[in-house]
Amino acid sequence: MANIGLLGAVSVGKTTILRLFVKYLKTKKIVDVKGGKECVVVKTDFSGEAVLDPETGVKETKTIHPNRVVFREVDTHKNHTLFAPGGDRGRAVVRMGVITISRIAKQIIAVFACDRPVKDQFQFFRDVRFFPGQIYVCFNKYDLVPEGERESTIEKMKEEIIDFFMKRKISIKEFHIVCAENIPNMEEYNDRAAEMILKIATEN
Ligand SMILES: Nc1nc2c(ncn2[C@@H]2O[C@H](COP(=O)(O)OP(=O)(O)O)[C@@H](O)[C@H]2O)c(=O)[nH]1
Ligand SMILES: [Mg+2]
Repeated sequence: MANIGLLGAVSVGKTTILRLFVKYLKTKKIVDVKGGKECVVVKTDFSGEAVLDPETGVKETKTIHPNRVVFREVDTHKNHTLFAPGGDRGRAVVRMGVITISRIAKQIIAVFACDRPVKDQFQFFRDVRFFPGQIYVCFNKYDLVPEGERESTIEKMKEEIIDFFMKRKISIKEFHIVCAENIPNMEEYNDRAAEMILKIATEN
């Protein structure tokens, strides 16, 4: 049974990754990804998601309490829990969620958005005290990197991230490059987001 926490700065896509994964489970698309197998949703809780601007109709939401998804592997009957707290360090209640999840989760996925400098995204992690010795790193929003710059952008980000966590005696077990949003021609990277979570859940 895995307890996976997705941690990262505001708007890197933690909630979207969770929702995408739930969609893969519900549509059984999860069977067809690499390493795929049938899994069912046991429980989802996205009630901690506050809609920021209901009046303008802008679908922007912000995670106040940690979102949570429980799913089960059909063949082994193993349950796994995914947590995605908010990334807004300024709010005490959000910070509490981050602290709680960082202590509960045995597997941590540090989520970074590819369209913003990683340096700006490190501050979130400086505040997290409890980390396992090894973590997973996920690069999301890969679609937002111009096509000719994709490989070089990722390589540079990897170096900075390895360096940042090494100073905290944390090593990176795996890097995953994903796209959590429904974008034309990025289906492969949607699959990779689902593969990432399934792999981490089933190997732990
Ligand atoms: N283009 C693009 N947008 C994304 C991707 N993942 C998330 N988003 C968008 O980024 C915004 C923030 O995502 P959200 O999941 O709320 O981030 P969180 O604060 O980390 O939970 C939303 O408007 C998402 O639709 C992605 O892979 N590509
Ligand atoms: Mg969120």
